[in-house]
Formats: sequence, C-alpha cells, structure tokens
Amino acid sequence: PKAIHLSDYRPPAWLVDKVDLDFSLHPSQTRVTSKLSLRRNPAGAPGAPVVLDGDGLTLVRLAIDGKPLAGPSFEATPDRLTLAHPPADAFVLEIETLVDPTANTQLMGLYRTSSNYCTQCEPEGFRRITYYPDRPDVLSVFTTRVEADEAEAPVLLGNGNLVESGKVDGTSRHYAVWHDPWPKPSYLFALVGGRLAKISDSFLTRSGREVELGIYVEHGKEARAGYAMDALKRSMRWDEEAFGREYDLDVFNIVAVSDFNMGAMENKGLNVFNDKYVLATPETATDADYSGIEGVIAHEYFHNWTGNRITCRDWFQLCLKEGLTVFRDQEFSSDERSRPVKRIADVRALKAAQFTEDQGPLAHPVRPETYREINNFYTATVYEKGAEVVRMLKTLLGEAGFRAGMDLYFERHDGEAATIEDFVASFADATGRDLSQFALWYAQSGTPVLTVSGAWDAEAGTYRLDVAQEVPPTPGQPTKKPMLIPLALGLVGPDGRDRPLALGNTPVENGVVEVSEARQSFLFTGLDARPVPSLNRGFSAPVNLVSDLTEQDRVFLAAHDADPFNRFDAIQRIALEMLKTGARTGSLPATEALVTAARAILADTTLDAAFKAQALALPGEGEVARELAKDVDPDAVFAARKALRLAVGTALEGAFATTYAAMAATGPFSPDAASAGRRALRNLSLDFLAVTGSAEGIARAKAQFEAADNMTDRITALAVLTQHEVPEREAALQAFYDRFERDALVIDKWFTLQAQIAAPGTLERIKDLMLHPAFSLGNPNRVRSLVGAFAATNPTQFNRADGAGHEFVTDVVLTLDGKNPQVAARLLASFKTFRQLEPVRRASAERALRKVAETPGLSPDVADIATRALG
Ligand code: B3K
Ligand code: ZN
Repeated sequence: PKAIHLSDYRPPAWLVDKVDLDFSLHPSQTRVTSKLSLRRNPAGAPGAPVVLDGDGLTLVRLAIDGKPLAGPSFEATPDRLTLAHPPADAFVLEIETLVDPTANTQLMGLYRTSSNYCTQCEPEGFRRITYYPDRPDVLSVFTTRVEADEAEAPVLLGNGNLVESGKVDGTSRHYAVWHDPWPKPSYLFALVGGRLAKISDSFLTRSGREVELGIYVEHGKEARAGYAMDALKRSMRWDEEAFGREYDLDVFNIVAVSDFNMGAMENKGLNVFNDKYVLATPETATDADYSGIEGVIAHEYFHNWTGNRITCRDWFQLCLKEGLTVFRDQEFSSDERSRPVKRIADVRALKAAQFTEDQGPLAHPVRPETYREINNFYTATVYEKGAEVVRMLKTLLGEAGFRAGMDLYFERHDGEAATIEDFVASFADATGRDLSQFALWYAQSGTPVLTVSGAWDAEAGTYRLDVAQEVPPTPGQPTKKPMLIPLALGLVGPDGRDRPLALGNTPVENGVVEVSEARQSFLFTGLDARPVPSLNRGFSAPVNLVSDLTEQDRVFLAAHDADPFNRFDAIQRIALEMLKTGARTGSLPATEALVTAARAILADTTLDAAFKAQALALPGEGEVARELAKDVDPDAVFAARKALRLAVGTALEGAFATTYAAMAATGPFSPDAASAGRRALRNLSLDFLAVTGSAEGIARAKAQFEAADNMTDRITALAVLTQHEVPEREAALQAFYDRFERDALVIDKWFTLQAQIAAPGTLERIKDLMLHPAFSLGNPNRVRSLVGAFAATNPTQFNRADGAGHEFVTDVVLTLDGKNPQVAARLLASFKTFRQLEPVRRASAERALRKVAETPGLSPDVADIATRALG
C-alpha cells in the first residue's frame, strides 16, 4: 500500500447532508440500500468528481434522484465508485449493495458473532458495507432502518433514538428505525441484530433528561452485567461534574459480543464491547478485570464528547480523541479509586508498552505524519503517550487554566472535525500562554532522556540542579529540538520533610519547574541542610530520568518522600539497578538496601495495601530488558529476577507470613478498591512465600487455590503453582479447566497462565493447546490469551536461543493473516523489541521477520509492520 501523508490533506469535494440506510439482514446476503443527499463542498476542489470508498463490495443498483443509472455514467469496482460527471451540485444518490456477514472473518464492517449481527466501522469498516466518503471529516445525519427475520434477530439496534418499529406484513420479518440527530462520520455508525438479553436502568442528567440505559448480553449472562451498568452510571455523573458534559440522546445502549478485534467501540449511542469488558462475577472476574471494565466503560462513554461530538479531521489526528479520552478515563478511575495507586499502575503500563515502542523500530510521534495502514496506529504512543501529553498540559496550566481550555475547545469545535492545532489553540487562547514549544510533544517521537545532577552549597544554603535533556533519534527523525518538560519536584530535608521551593526569591508554584532548553540550571535558595531531590514527582513528564542519586538516597526517599509515586519509584529503581547488574554480570550485588526499603514499606501503617503491593512487586523482565537496551539475554534477566525474588522472599519471610495472614478477607467479596488492594498485597505475599518452592509455600498456594471464593485469589494461587515445576501444577490446571470449561473468558486466563510458563516445554504445550477444542484462531480473545500472551509476556521462551519461539509466532501470524489481518499485525508487533536482544536471538528474530516480509499476498496490515520492524 502507498504512504498517506498529513501534508496531503484536502477538504472533501462532496458533503453528505443526510443518509438513509436500509438493511435487510440475511446471514450471507444482506441487502444494504443507502440514500445519500450529496452536496458539493464550497471549500472543496471545484468540479471534482464524486469518488466513494468501497472495500470488497458488490454493487446491485444505482440511481440518481430516483432514476436508475447505467453504463458509462459511473464506474464501480469493489473498492471504489466514481461518478466522473455528477449531474448537479446537489442530488440524491441511491446505492444498493450486497454483503456477506458470515464470510466476514476480519471482523470489520458487518459480521456475525455467536450468530448475532454486529458492525465495526472505525477506522475504515463502513466502506465494507456500502460506498461512502469514508473519512472522519464528512459528518452526516443518519437514519437507519434494520429489518430481519424476527426469530433470528428479535433485537434490532441502531445509533440514536428508536423512532419506529413493527412487523413486515405477511412475512416472518420485523423492522426498527433508528434516527441519530447528531451529525457524525461513518466510523461511528453501528447496528446490531440478534437474540440478546437486556438489562435496563435509567439515568437522569443534571438538566433533567431521562436516559434509558441498556446493556445487551447473551441470554443467561444478565447477572454478569451489573458492575458494567454501575460503572456506566458513575461515568455519566462524573463527566457532568468534572467536565460539565451531559449525555445528549434519550437512549444509551451497550452490546457485549464475544468476537471483537479490540476492547470496545464508541459508536454514537450504541457502544459495542468485547464481552471481556462487560461481564463480571466474583467467581469469574479478577480485580484487574473489574477495574478494566470500569475503565473501558468510562472511556467509551467519555468518547461521546471527545470523539463523537468533536471528532477528528483525519486519522492523523487520532490522538485528539484517544489520548484525551484515555486521560479522562484515567482521571475518572483516580477519583473513584486511589489516585496514587492508579498513577503507579498507569505509569507501569506506559513504560511497559509505550517506552518500549518508542525505543524500537515502530516508534512514531503521538500525531504521526505518515502511515500506510491506519489500523497499525492504534498504539500505546497514540493512546497512552497521548494521555500523558494532555496530563502535562494540565500540569503546566493548572486546574483552572486546563478547565478553561477544555471549555473553550468544546465551545469552539462542537459538531466539528478538529485537529491537534485546534486543541492546542484552545488552551493557548484560554490562558494566554504560548504553547508552540509544548506542541513538539505531538510531533517528535522518542522518549526524552533527562539527566539531572545536584550541587549543594552549605555556605550559601543553595542547591543547584543541572538539567540536560536529549531526545534520542527515532525512525525518520535523526535530530530533535528541546522539549518543554514540566518537572515536578521536591527537596526533601534530612528530617524527611519537604523544604519550601524557591528560585532566588521566587517561590516555585505547585512544585513544578519548566525545563525548556537543552541544558539548564535551577538554583534553589534558603535551605538549611543538604536536601535529597525528589524528581519528576507523580511522573509529571514521560521521560527517562537519569540522576546522580545514590542507593542510600533512594532508601531514604522510599521511606520518606511526601510524593507516593516517588516512594514507589525509589524502591523500584533500587531493584532495577540490582537486576541490571545481575543480568549483566550473572550475579546479584548486595541486596540489603532493597530488603531494608521493602521492610519499611511493609511495616508502614500509613500506606494502603494496594500501594504496598505495587511498591513491592519487582520490575518485570520487560522493564529490565528495556533499561539494559542492548545485547539483552532474556535468560540472564530471568535468572537475575528469580535470584532477587529469592533474596527478598527469604529475608522477609516472617513479614510476608504476617501480611498474608493479616490481609485475609474479613467479609464477603467486594470488588471495591480497598478490598482489591488487600487481595493484591496478600497475593503478593503468597508469591514471595512460595518463591523457594518449599513444600510449605506450595501447600499454601494449593490451599488458597482450592478454598478461594473469588477469581483473583484462585487465579493468583494457580499462577504461583504454574511457575513451579511441581506435581500440584498439572492437577490444579486440570481442576481449573473442569470447573470453568463452559466459560470462554475464564478459559482465556487458563490459556494465558500456561503460555507464561518460563520453561522449555512451553512451546510444545502451546502448540497442543492450539488444537484444544476451546481454542479458535477465529476468535481474537483466544489468540491474544494464548499466542499473544506468549509473545508479549514470556520473554525467555518467545526469544528461545534456538529461534523456535520466533518461528512459531510468525507461523501463526501468516496463518492468521488470511483470516484477520488486524489481529495478525498486532501479534507481529510483539517483535518491536527485537533489536535490543543479544546477537543470536536478534538474528533469529530478524530471520523470522524476513520470512514474513517475503511472503507473497500479505495484508497491508502485516506487510506494514514487517517492513517497519525491519526498517
Ligand atoms: N475507538 C476504538 C478503537 C478502534 C480501533 C480500530 N482498529 C476504541 C477506543 O479507543 O475507544
Ligand atoms: Zn478510545
């Protein structure tokens, strides 16, 4: 496929004022009739033909203003419909196409899932349904009539409000007409038809609109949708309070489906969800699942304003809706749960996914300037780094300035397709601040490295921070400009308390200094003793921080820092340095510092359990590899981590045993954050207590596995057992399977645990599991939980020195590519870190990637990843 460039953007030549759609649903021959009210765009290229997008379409009939069209007046291919000489500046074009939802294994456009009908149109799926100007800057008012056999599809849903429904006389069919008054691009279109159960509720908006809420699930699963409904209502209230945004239709529906390429989709008034992000009971869902449901429900709901009411001008602006909406869902979860713990979890995820992306061949700016396949840009950079950029704006402008900018953005651009420039200008205009340097965060890829050193002058009572910033080269961007980096910091005195921050005689507002030059010094005055600097508090900027802090400074910060994020970061950094040395040299350095810091945190009664669990969970193998950055031997990383776990587990055995007992449940299961935190800390203790593989540790895990009344406790106990080569392992796996065999989402966890075993037998085990009746290459959740988990979270086995792991994953990619290119490309992207491997493994990964790249007939999705990864 050829490259598309942001600089080539041109406004659409034709606009669609309204569109009337008529779907006659049929498993293999669905008839779609579309009536487009087309009008020449005064801002478009004069005299331009009408060119509509298609993708594998079969045209049945075409008419203009009611008159059938024939012959040379148009040209139709499966991928394009052209009217070279359209009749007038405004006319109605009627198009009839036939589509086969059963044959649609890509899960883009109209497809079937568990014999229901559903659609996925973002980014370019609508063109697989009918010919249309399938670009986000063409906004239209949609009316959709859906007709189906009543027995096959008793439920018929569309965007907006239901305006009419009834039976089709003399047939077994019925219909429903949905009207969405809000103009929208085609990617937000959706319809659903099928046999579904509904749970109902309602919400009263603050201006008094009564909204009917519905969550549709497979029959028999109604009881599992309660938490999602609760999260939806809390999200609706929160958006009113935090952003002044109210819901704008009479109906809000969510449909849970089991075959879905990603998490969920924000179609106007009709969100379609991967059922993983809807269904939960204590017996089947973990605490992570509950918080995932809460976050995704909120995210899709928040898109109603950031994405739908204000949409993107083109797909280069994807972060305009995604980064902003991730920021909004993070803020929601922070308000609903613990803010520091949420921040820690988000930064952990950011580093694991986005920092690694930024460090490898797939690095790209938050707003890319070129792409070949837009589906490959729904990335951690666009989403998570995009959210960090919005967070930095808030840090720079303060609460009130940020809110004023958001209000202006909504006021100016409601009903429009906007750009990043529009977004940034709203903040600049609302606050009077020049944000041109800040905007580099959207354009420059790569994670900035911030190198900081301190100089204490006892006589003058000053502390000087020397700061240097550098953005490493990334694909297409060999050199960079200095960025505007909001650096939140504190100077901690020997008593553990923050000293007032002043530069000269000027107090530092909110504890944030702005780094804007390649090299810069900050002179803090009025200090009574040498402070320890606490840098980048709350992870105020997504940078790699290199400082001259000593291990002793870090032990001090881990115990005293007023910023909880940096207490977490200090202990993590202590562990990380030990792991790096261990991996490089084959033997761990002295571990007392970590043990001391960990003991202090465990014993600190002012800290909540969830925080302790995060602080004490050692950095993952991926993070160590990323920090090492080159010549990584995953086996050495694994060995170092195992040795460190052993050291901490042994030294703190007594404390972990006490914690394990103290954190036991005191009442019936509740998914709230405090209870989840206790479970997290208890399960962390369970893991450390079993680290030696002692009979006692294994027996404790086995007992917990058998007695658990909730999935979190059961699955973590099983995870402990599976990581040890003990007879209890296979028995427990079998028992788990027997108990949950009818529950696909739970069996996914069973696949994942086995894919994560860090032992040479794992590859064969996975190959066997792919033949298991519960596995299917056609279902994205199954693929991700088995093969995806292997490639993303089992570094020693994926990167086996003999190359078998790489070869296996690329074979799966090639097989899958014929069915579902998006999921195949996502899986192939797990090779994004291969350049950091030691030479033998690097060569094996490269061979596997080359084999993919040289395969004829690849999808654009897989071809694009293979080419860039090798790039
Ligand atoms: N906007 C969708 C993602 C669509 C992905 C298409 N490959 C879900 C979300 O981010 O909310
Ligand atoms: Zn989103």
